Amino acid sequence: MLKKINHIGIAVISLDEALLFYRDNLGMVLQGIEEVAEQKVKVAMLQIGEAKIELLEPIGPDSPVAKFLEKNGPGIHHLAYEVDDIMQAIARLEQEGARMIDRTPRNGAHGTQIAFVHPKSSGGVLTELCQAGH
Ligand code: CMX
Repeated sequence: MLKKINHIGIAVISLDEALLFYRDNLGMVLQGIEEVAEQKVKVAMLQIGEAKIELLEPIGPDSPVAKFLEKNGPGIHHLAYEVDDIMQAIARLEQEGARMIDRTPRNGAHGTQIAFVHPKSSGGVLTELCQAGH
């Protein structure tokens, strides 16, 4: 069902500040910066091999990422697995008894379709299914 790790989401207070480390110190290639307004985040994608690092900066105090930062401080926010067919992957997980936050996909960054598994079903790790955009 899962093809590979698509990206690791990291919550940051400021993209500009975080890029000093990921792009400038580590030398990762910045693919682009995009606002996912629906989810109140600004996202920077950096390529690393086949996977990506996704830096997440909250847009406004009511962003879920702002709440995460308040509670935990900056750090790893979620792990995203790539799937070919997100509807099939959601159905399979539900059949297996996992609890989904999203039973229908929503729009992610760069034209992807995404769905989150509830952290209660994944040992506290926020887990995302991600289908590439066409
Ligand atoms: N890690 C672990 N647990 C988390 C978590 C995280 N990053 N984020 C939320 N949770 C927990 C909450 O504490 C809560 O636990 P309890 O039920 O025990 O209180 C539970 O998950 C549900 O969280 P919630 O905020 O109450 O539920 P919502 O349905 O309102 O939102 C979620 C859930 C994960 C979608 C939201 O918190 C979030 O993080 N949204 C932003 C997602 C994001 O990163 N979007 C950018 C996507 C770009 C892309 O990847 O393409």
